[in-house]
Amino acid sequence: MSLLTGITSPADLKRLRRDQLPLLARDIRERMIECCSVTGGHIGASLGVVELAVALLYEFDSPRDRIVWDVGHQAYAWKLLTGRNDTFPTLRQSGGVSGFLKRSESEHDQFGAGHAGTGVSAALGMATARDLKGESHQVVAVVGDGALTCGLSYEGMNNAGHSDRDIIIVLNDNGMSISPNVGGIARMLGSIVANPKTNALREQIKHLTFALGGVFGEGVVDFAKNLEESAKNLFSRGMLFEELGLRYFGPIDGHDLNKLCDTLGFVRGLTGHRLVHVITEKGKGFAFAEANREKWHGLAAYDPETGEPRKKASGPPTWTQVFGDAITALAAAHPEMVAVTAAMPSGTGTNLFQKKWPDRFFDVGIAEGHAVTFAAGLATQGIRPVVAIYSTFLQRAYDNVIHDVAVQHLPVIFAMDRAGLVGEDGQTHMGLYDIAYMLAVPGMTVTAPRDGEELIGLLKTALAHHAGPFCTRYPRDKAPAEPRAVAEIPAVPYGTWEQLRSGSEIGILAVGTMVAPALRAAELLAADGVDCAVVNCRFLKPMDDGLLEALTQRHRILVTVEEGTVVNGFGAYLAETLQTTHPEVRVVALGVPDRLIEQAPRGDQLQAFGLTADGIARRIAALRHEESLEAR
Ligand SMILES: Cc1ncc(C[n+]2csc(CCOP(=O)(O)OP(=O)(O)O)c2C)c(N)n1
Repeated sequence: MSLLTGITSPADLKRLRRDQLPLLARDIRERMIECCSVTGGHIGASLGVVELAVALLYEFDSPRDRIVWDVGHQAYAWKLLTGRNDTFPTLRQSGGVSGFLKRSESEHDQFGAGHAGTGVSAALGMATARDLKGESHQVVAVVGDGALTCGLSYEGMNNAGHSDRDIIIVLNDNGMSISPNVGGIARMLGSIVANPKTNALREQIKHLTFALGGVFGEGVVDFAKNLEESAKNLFSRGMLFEELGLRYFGPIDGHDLNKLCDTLGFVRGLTGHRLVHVITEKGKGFAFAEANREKWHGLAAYDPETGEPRKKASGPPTWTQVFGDAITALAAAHPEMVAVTAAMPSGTGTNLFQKKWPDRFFDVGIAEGHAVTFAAGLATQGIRPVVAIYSTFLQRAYDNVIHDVAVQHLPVIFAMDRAGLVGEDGQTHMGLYDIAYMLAVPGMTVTAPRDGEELIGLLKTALAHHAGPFCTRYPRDKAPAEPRAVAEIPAVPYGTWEQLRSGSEIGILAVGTMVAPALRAAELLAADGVDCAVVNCRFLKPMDDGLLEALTQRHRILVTVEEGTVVNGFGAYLAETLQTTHPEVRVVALGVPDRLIEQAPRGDQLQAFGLTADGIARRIAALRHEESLEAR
């Protein structure tokens, strides 16, 4: 029988002998590989921290001790050991176990996340609350080396570093973000790992300092401390962590349970601000995942025997592919164009650009704010940056978008992938707010293509637009059709809409992904004798004033449809625009309601909010009925 089956809480785990823990780790890996082969998920990231999750629960006392996992995508072993083994097959499904940590799901999930870099700040907040309340538990933040490319992690460490607050940071260093980790910090961590002897020496000098203090007193201690400092700087390149005020322990093998338990147990007994550097391997224990760490960081359902995806890719390319191919092709005619990503080369399709134009590609790490200001700097010098960031992650950089780009009218192009309902990643990853937040930026051109060709056309328009920033958004989905070659597609005339169908009653103003269902809805309504116009509002800002004026002459009701929050979305913007000039026109906004959206397949989410042809037709039929009752 599997050891895992007998574990329903950390108390069960603590009853195991130390020598049973490796067997438990094996059971956990088997369970994760089996379940994720059906549900998909962040299997590679989670396989790497099986021993770490076991050791943390073995050595600490969760939930009394607060263990915070940064991002939370890697915490599947944590879930299996904290009462969610039975429900684990529902991972990422509607109503099932979340793919991230969630406070409402378990008392062991101390802090919900999904975006990287929040771990240290949240843990410091908890440690401060503990001290304010006179409590005495431990607080541990588990952060990846990728998360150390986030500025937020340093804000937390800086704040914690020279306080006397008891807090432990466990650095899970696998050398990887989703892709290989980038930047100076990654290089520094690499050099520590490559040179364990210098660490041993440093520790020896540290112990000597203590010993000398006991025998010879203060003066010699000062001398020894200087010696320790010099050795540190000489042998370990300044030891950033110690400079920040953290006591550094490591590096230790994150797959050696004995070492992990010994070290965590020892560090637990100390006080102050401590960092344990743990070396792990992404994908550990599953050959396919070890062989291609980037691909297996997180992926869809697969066959565990062959590693092949269960669903073969067929049909049109994804929006991401269309975008990646388009910028790669456009760069040939635009030597001033570069691509910027914040740790998501494959997710955003900028890896395609990177292959062809390596010198014009910049992965800045999980640093969205920096990515945007970096792009602003490039733009001041006549370079045209295309900044590709998921809608949800660009939320991190809102001040940079306004303060560094918009205020200075810099022509930075923003490509917001995963805009709209994102499916199984759930609440933390929803791309529902970009329309609202971008519309509010003065001078920002806001666009959304209806298909792959229009995305390419809009990118051409963006490159020809020098007067200020320009953004476009597209979903986590396949594009509706394979586009023609980039060269054959014209730029979309700036600020124009496209009337796709005329009608005498209601005007439907559709945005991006909603254009196709709006057209089908109009057909369904026509079959019921309701005659609707349909307009593709590919420019949300500026609007097509001429066409809008014509629509207001013909229609008393304009229905907007957008895949984004209805709060301050395109519908709200249109209503505000018309309220003084055309108070007789009623604007009805269809979109995603003002609430957190749970994980489910994207198709189900679209259906749940009526953002399908049927749904739109039903809402418009009801609206018409309502209006006719009022007219009586
Ligand atoms: C703010 C933000 N940007 C981008 C991402 C996408 N993302 C998810 S996991 C990940 C890599 C995290 O690397 P690391 O912290 O080292 O954890 P690992 O996956 O290696 O365990 C990235 C970039 C994110 N979650 N949050």
